Amino acid sequence: MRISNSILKCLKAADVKHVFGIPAGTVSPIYDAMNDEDILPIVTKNEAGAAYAAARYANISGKLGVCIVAGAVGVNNMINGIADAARAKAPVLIISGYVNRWQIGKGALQELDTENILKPITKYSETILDENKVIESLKKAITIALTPPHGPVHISIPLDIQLMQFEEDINWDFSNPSDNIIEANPNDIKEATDIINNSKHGVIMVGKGCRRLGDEVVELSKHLNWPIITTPEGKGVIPSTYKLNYGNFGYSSTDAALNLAYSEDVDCLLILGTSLGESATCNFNTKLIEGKKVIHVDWDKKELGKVFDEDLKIHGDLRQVVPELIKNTQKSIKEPEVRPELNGGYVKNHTGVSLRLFLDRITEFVPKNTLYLSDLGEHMNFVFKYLNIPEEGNFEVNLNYAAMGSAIGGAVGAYLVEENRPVAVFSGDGSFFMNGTEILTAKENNMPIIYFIINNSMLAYVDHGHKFLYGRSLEVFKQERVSIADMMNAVGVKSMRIESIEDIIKIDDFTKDLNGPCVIEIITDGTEPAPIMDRLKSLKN
Ligand SMILES: Cc1ncc(C[n+]2csc(CCOP(=O)(O)OP(=O)(O)O)c2C)c(N)n1
Ligand SMILES: [Mg+2]
Repeated sequence: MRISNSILKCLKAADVKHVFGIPAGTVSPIYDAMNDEDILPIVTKNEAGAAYAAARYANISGKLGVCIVAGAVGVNNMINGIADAARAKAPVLIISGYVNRWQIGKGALQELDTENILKPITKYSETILDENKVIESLKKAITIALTPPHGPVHISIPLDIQLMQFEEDINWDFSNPSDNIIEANPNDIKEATDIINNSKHGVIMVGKGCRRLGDEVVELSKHLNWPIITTPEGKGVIPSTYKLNYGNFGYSSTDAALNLAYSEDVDCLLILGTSLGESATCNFNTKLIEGKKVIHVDWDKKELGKVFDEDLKIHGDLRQVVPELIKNTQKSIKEPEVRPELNGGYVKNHTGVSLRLFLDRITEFVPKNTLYLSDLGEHMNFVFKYLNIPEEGNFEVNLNYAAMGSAIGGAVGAYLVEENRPVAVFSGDGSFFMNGTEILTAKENNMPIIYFIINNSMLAYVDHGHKFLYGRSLEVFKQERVSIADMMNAVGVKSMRIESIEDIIKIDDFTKDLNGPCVIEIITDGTEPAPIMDRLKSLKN
């Protein structure tokens, strides 16, 4: 058996079912081995798309996402996606090919020191020069990626090593390191219990670290009768239908969440699983914590005390801490307060299709259990404020890194997490022109992903940002209006246009029985005022 086959056997043992990437000479033995091993290659259009797919797959599932790509050219195309995985703490393994060992230093095609290029944006990066160390290093890298806090890892393997024989069996008794619970210090649980029991009006702030723990957090919220606000990255963890969920707080807060978080009545803030980044804190605004006792729980020690000096910093796993808090704190006997409307009423103060109204209604026309992803751009701010996620739905975004186009490729990975779960993406025309070819990856793999492309024929975030910051803009921030629906129809992707809000009712029929992706192009003119002021103010001195 070749080392290449043993690499794939090792991945299989680690519960890997598919790999993302683009084949190339220096990884050809590994791609060739896919003829023999039961691992599905998903060939993307750009290696960045592979990294975004792996990162979203890893984030949503908590499992390892894997990319196999050429060294040098392939890895360098992926830099944005790897950095995205790093900021998203996504357990992603990148295997890249390297030139033959005897070629090193002689000027071989595509020789480049990717090990060191990737060091600052991975938890581990190694070039394996000893054929006896491949499997050992691979296992080590996988274990590091999946050990909390998760993150990307990279190994580079010379071509000649991939082709060598490996005689040992791969009997790896793999166990996911993130199944081990990091237990919080019992004294911290006791102190948290005391603080909570002595608080009159507490609020729970829910970040992305609460993914897959939505039910437990809702139980805690009901037990304490404490309302919830979710960070932009934590959107979707708690359904919008839960009556104590006040919605998005941070950039593009709902009106209800903003009023609640800044209310003088609130005396305790329980922060669960967020890094308290710029977007979750409205640019590190201390107003969020003023006058409150603050408890922060995270399994990543580095996040505690990094932004605010919280009164109690609990290093621990939410899977243990949340049930402990339910068990130890007093159950509230008060009637829950009635949640105000999440946002004030719609006022037409623009021309063109209202994105707000579109988002208000879209969940009626796609399946309730849809997993939504959002891209980066002005449209995203509407999504944070106005998209309400149903009980069965979910949401995913990487706003901490904020790379345009990341959701288009990311959706390909997100789709593979759960069989038959509908996936829908919100993206902009700028992001489409950057990474839209990954819609073809979805097509080639028969993935019925719905791509909503909000076409305002401009880089609206930039145009509006410049107008706010400098009182003027540049004409080149606008794009000639191109029909994205026509473009996509021409390559065999079923596409339609929404030119007035009434067209929304056509979506239900249009998306029935899809056997591949579809594009729904929403024609807007960018005049609707977007909830972007928090971000724009952060760019002012
Ligand atoms: C890779 C990358 N390049 C540049 C930016 C800066 N940027 C943020 S939003 C934006 C414009 C996005 O345009 P579009 O996708 O059309 O969305 P819109 O803002 O119009 O809704 C740009 C250039 C970025 N976030 N990511
Ligand atoms: Mg645009």
